Amino acid sequence: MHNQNSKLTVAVVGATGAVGRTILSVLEDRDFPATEVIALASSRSAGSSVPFKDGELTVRELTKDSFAGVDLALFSAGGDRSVEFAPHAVAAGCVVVDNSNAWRMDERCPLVVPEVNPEALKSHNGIIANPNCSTIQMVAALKPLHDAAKITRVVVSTYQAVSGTGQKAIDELDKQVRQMFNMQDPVAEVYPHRIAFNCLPQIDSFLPNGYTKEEMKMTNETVKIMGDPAIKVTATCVRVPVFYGHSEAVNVQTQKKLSAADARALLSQTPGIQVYDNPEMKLYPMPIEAAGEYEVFVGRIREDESQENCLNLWVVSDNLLKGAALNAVQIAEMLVEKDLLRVNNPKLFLG
Ligand code: NAP
Ligand code: 12T
Repeated sequence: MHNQNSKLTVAVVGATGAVGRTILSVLEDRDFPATEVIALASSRSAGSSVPFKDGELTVRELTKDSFAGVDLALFSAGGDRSVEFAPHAVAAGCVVVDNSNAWRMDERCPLVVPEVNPEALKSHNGIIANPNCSTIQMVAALKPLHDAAKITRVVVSTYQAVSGTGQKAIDELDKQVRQMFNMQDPVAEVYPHRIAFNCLPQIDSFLPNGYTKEEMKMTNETVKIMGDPAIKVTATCVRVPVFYGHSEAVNVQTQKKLSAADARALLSQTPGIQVYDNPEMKLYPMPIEAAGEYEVFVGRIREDESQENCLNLWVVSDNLLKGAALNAVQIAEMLVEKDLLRVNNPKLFLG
């Protein structure tokens, strides 16, 4: 157990962004035992302030020297910053929880959802990766089904909120809606096409196989987190004009048969999951209700009548909370609880 009297300095890297601000609010909400919190961002926002607890933190510029005396850094300033600065943080003896795509598939870095693979944290080397938002909420729902009946294949379609892309995308949807109600031409800058009153079957960039990076993150990260290469995942990721909360239609094939009632019972007993599933009452998860909540919500649980041993689920969660900030803070809490805030090989990621 962490000694409550000892110093624990935490840096939030990307503190002015959509994820960084949410991290600050989750640290506050969960009474994270930091003795000092430092806000870091680019030179553009150095000197500005971000709200924290009853006051505010003055933002400092992120540099290689930002991590002297820092015990824990939560990075959400884009993959390029994670590649460049996380190795320097580790070299300074600071443990990094990284929200970007930079380190997720690196064999030296555990990829952790605390409810799914907490044991992976124990052998960390200084950088712990937070999975992609769409992967986190899906594996949270898959884990109890896998433990009970061994998942062999997953077919998922996502309906992802604009907040996943950051503050500029939140502003873009807001602005386009206003422009259209004022008979003006909507301007698309963040996304390749208009997002207002539209759906875009592209999240992140395309790969040579025709899938997007976001789709392949779901395929690859699921196997790493669940620790089972026998789980085959195919994904279609779609951006929808929703501000907060990702939704997913998930088709799951298992080795052993699970009835819808079995799945409902398993999911109902799982910490971090809330089952909202009562068609008669028109009860099912929706992003407008998941926004601002910590849980992963599951509903529309039914047997796939076209195929043996298959279930359909609808999974919704707040992409900035369980999909990013909350999961990262839960990892940080486990590091403190299990006394894992130390770096054994500070030079590992340098050069
Ligand atoms: P955002 O709202 O655009 O915020 C970006 C943040 O990064 C801002 O604080 C920005 O600071 C900072 N930043 C940008 N360039 C920088 C630089 N050169 N040096 C230092 N700081 C810099 O984006 P967001 O939605 O919060 O996402 C941030 C990152 O988190 C993403 O790029 C992604 O890697 C990750 N993310 C992960 C998940 C997930 O699935 N777990 C979900 C969403 C995002 P300024 O204000 O100074 O520009
Ligand atoms: N492109 O963390 O645009 O890899 O919604 C998360 C969200 C990448 C990531 C998005 C993205 C990530 C998005």
